[in-house]
Amino acid sequence: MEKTFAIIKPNAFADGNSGKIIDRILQEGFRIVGLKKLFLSQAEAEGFYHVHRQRPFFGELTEFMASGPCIVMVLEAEGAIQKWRDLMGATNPAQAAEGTLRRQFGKSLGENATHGSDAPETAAFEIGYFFSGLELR
Ligand code: FUP
Repeated sequence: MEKTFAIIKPNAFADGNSGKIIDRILQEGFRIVGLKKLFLSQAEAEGFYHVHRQRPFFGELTEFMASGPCIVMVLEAEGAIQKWRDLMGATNPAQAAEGTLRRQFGKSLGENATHGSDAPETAAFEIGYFFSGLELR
């Protein structure tokens, strides 16, 4: 079994779509190993997205992530990393396939409703950024 890290981003949380997204996660067969609601500070958002710190959209991205509450989760399934990215769809909701979460709940490239780790190393970093081992049993 593989674990991945997921966020219900501030736009989806503010729109009242957290329940629908969690329902879909369970329907698709993930086990929710960890889950909590957070309101990230600017510094916490910058630490999480540090790999993007040189990119032109870094300020906008981190300000959005610190603009309201979000839900962070650890999801477990066979091939969880790819399975969750498939369920989210393309980064830009306008290009995401019908039936994906970003297509259904995303507003724009930045406010794209959900986040998911893109590789085992990033999943390990992202899970550890938000959860202690004791919270993941
Ligand atoms: P993803 O792995 O699908 O989350 O996408 P990326 O790692 O490429 O991008 C990280 C986040 O930055 C995405 F949620 C969307 C956002 N982003 C922008 O806001 N503007 C851009 O031009 C590219 C990405």
